Amino acid sequence: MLTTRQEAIVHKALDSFAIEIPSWGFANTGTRFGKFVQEAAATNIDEKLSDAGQVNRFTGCCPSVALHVLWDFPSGKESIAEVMSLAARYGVRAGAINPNVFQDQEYKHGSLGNPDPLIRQAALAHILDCVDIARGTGSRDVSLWFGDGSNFPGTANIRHRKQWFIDGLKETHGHLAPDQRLLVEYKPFEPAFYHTDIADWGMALLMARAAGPRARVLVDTGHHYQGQNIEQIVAWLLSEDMLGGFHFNDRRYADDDLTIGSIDPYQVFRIFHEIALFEWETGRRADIAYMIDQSHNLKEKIEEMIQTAMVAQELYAKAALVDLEALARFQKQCRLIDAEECLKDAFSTDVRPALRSWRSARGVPEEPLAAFRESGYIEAAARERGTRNKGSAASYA
Ligand code: RM4
Ligand code: MN
Ligand code: MN
Repeated sequence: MLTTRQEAIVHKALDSFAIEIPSWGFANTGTRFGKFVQEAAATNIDEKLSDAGQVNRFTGCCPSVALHVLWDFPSGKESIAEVMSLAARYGVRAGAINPNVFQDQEYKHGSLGNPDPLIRQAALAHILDCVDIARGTGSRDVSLWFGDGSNFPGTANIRHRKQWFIDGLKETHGHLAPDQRLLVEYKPFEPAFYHTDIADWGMALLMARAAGPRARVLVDTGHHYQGQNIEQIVAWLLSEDMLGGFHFNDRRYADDDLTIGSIDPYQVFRIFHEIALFEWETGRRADIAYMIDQSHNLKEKIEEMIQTAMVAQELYAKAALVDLEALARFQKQCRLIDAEECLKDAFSTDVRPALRSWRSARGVPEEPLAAFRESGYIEAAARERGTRNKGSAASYA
């Protein structure tokens, strides 16, 4: 049983916690081996925002949606007004804007790191357009992920590519409005398998620093080597004032994009704990964009996103329950077991009753998943979208 004090701590934590969901989590996607089509999946930006609106309506903690420019703004800047009015209709707002310089044929050998200056220019022009789009949608963050890299030793000049990236990021930063930020994401593998141009947090940090004062690092939890200590990276970035945001997802092997907390909930808790500790010690709120980067081809998409939001809230609430004063004392006195137990006590606390009471106090259903299922939204979406989705089945063979 939670004490009244613990319940109040959880409520306060949840009041300050929102998590952004990705538009690409609502469309039919697959693996490189094939695609299993869901009849109710979203087929355009209207339906993606409508689905995202459902997640926010039933959880009350997902007010914004990350958007991918090529997928969600079919006419580029001309689409801004339509996206804005759809978002308003469905009760959400545009979140981080994601350029796409990894999909078009010209990017076969890279974008900002391409040896061909014309292709580097084309990539930069698209990214600058995205900064304008972000300004148009009132989005603070432009979120950059690059597929750039090489597949075989000796095939690319790593230092030249690094410099081309720095040049491109500096120009992009120069284009930002004063209240906008640039988030630099790293990933050590895929689609390039020998080297990627921004492979880890150290490289992303150097790139962000070189870009300018409003660039920060984006940590995608799936983009690390096995066994890497992600919460230490978080603590270091916090101490350098360079942590801009997260793409949360769980992984068992590589960039698996599994539901947050499904494989290792303690990992997510430890990340939230480092943030809570930083905020408690410094007395200031860490300015972090919490985002989900998951896309599922087997679980029902809206239900999965609701499940995701609930797990994120639960782990965030548990981290808020760590007795930080006691922990600081135990750390100082090197009372190892006491310090460790302090974390584990909070992690093992069942916060679900406090989540339910928070929901009813905030006017959202106590059981978001069950309430969403009862609404009949999925069945209606399947009827309406079914035929269009059937046509999208693809084989990669
Ligand atoms: C990447 C990375 C990016 C996401 C793309 C689609 O692996 O996580 O954040 O935008 O996938
Ligand atoms: Mn990501
Ligand atoms: Mn990824």
